[in-house]
Amino acid sequence: MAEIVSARVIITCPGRNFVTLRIETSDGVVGLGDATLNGRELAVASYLTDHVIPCLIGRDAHRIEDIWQYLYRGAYWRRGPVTMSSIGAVDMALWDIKGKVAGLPVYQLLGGASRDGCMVYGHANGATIEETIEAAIAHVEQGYKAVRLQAGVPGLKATYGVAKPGQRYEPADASLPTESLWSTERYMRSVVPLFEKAREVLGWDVHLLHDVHHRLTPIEAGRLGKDLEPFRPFWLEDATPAENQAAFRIIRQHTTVPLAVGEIFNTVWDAKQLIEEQLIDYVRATIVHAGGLTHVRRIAALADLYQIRTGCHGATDLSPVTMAAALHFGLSVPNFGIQELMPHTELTDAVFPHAYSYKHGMMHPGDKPGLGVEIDEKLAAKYEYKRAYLPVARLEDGTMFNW
Ligand code: KDG
Ligand code: MG
Repeated sequence: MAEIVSARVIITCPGRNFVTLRIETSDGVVGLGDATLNGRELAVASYLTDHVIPCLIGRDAHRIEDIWQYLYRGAYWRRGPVTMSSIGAVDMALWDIKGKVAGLPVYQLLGGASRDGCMVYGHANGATIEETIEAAIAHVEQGYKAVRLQAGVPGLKATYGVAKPGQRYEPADASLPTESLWSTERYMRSVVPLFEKAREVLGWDVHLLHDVHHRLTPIEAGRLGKDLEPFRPFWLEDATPAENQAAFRIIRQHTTVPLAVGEIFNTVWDAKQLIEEQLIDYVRATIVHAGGLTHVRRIAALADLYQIRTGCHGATDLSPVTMAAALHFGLSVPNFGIQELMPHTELTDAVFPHAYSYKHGMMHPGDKPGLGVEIDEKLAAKYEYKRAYLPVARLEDGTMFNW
């Protein structure tokens, strides 16, 4: 028995907000879990502090599955991003503790390495096609085998996924949501020339990805997929909102472009029909937002039955603790596909020293016992929480539009 004697939430903002759960056992072993939910951080912090932590004290930290079931089945109010991020944080912290007690990196507890490393994709973005291609070339020069391409849409002032001039890309960019304009027609016209140019300049030995950010209808997504087929994208991500999983049937009827979805999924129920009907090729559920390693492994196991591979979300609003957990998962899971990598700032890396590393387009979680991430609490305390939101989008006539 490794009794949980204390647990607390640490909130820090080294350039952006992160919420971290720290659990300690009677033997003085500490486990960390990421609980960051972009733009809704304090809701998860309160859920943990006010409702979950009191139930953890006195429990055996080694009973990961039982604690997961207790928090999921026992809550009455199942699922949802706040609940599942809280459960995800507890789950990560408990795997971290188990690894430290065993003296093994978490991927060894998950069955050991199934591969030498996890292929990652980087983000190449720019205001114009030329700028995006330049960024993609820089990624290829750094050894990336896969690059996501996003370019500004001509005629729209700002495009989500594209950094502001001279700034590092950070999606949550204001203390109240900024409003951006969206035009499907202008966007649809801009993507094919981007991929055409990319293949012309970069050739065919690099995987190219694209994120639609849920902005198309299924039939529009089908058309975009068909138009992109000659350029052989690795995937088209979040082509349409996925609350209605059956909508992906329409996309599938029109294109063979591989489809990825799931960064906002919380449980296997969000993906059940998509997986069972083989409507997607990559499932992007995140370790933090989908209930931790325990649950994302379950999603991957179902996906594996249908030849669907993983492609975990890895944006900068997930802390290094989630990145580490995703790499332990990715190294061990049989149906790994790819892992997203948006490198954190140096300051974030200083607050969260970690064992994972990048080399030649691949990442490895490292061999430190547990997840291999620490938190420098002194440094973290210097950066207070700052409310920050993602932008919202409206159509050119003022209609509120999809994320
Ligand atoms: O919190 C939202 C961001 O993580 C998200 O917009 C980034 O779409 C994204 C991606 O694929 O990384
Ligand atoms: Mg995305």
